[in-house]
Amino acid sequence: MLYLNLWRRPIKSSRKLIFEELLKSISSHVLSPDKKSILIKACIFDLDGVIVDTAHYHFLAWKRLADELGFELTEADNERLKGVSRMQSLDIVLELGGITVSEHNKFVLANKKNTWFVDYVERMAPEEIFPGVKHLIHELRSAGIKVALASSSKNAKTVVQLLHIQNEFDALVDGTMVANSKPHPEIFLLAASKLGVKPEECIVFEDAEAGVEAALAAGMKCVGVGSPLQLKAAHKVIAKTGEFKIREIANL
Ligand code: B16
Ligand code: MG
Repeated sequence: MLYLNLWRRPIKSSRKLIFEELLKSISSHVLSPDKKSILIKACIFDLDGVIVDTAHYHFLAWKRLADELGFELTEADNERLKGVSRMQSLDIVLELGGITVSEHNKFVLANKKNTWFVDYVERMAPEEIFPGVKHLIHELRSAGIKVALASSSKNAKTVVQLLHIQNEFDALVDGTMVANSKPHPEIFLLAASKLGVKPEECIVFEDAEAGVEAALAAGMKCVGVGSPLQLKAAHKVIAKTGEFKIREIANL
């Protein structure tokens, strides 16, 4: 696809050499090291903790709920909540507090947490997107690599709209569209199918252990965003999404 995009452009003979250099340089981003076949056609980004720090707002809302229930939720506990669905997160929170409630009350508590979370995120501004993320997405798309968003959050569309980034993606998959949440691979497989690419042609950017596990289970490459200790199963770990260089794709 990269070749097609480039070959379609008219080439002036005086610029041919420059063009060939450019082609050589960009091709190395998407070709396997043996340069025989194009491997990567798409990048799939998680939202919370990868594009914006909504993970922190999830933590604040869960912590507030735990406070109300009479126990302390720590940042370390919060790692277990990243990437997993709202109801699964609640089960983990209740387990941490040693609390049992009825199914009805679970819904009441989950709604309470969600109301607080939505209240926090509604105050978010486009400036909160992590530095370099939009630039990376633009670079990938200019190189002919498709880009999708795959978030377990049922609030993903609201967040994306608040950040004004709805047009940055070729596909968007969220928690309302899947039956199984991460670490199940369903969300990433659905994103790949919406983009019309094979799982092995995708790279996933993830900040959660459950998300890394889901990406690997989908048969995709995974770049972990965060702590190398926490995300050691990923093919590569970077501290921040914006640090990723497109040329690194060939070495994953
Ligand atoms: P909601 P991601 C995930 O989003 C969060 O990491 C996780 O902490 C949260 O419980 C889940 O979304 C569900 O969110 O309650 O808004 O539906 O990291 O997959 O973008
Ligand atoms: Mg996340």
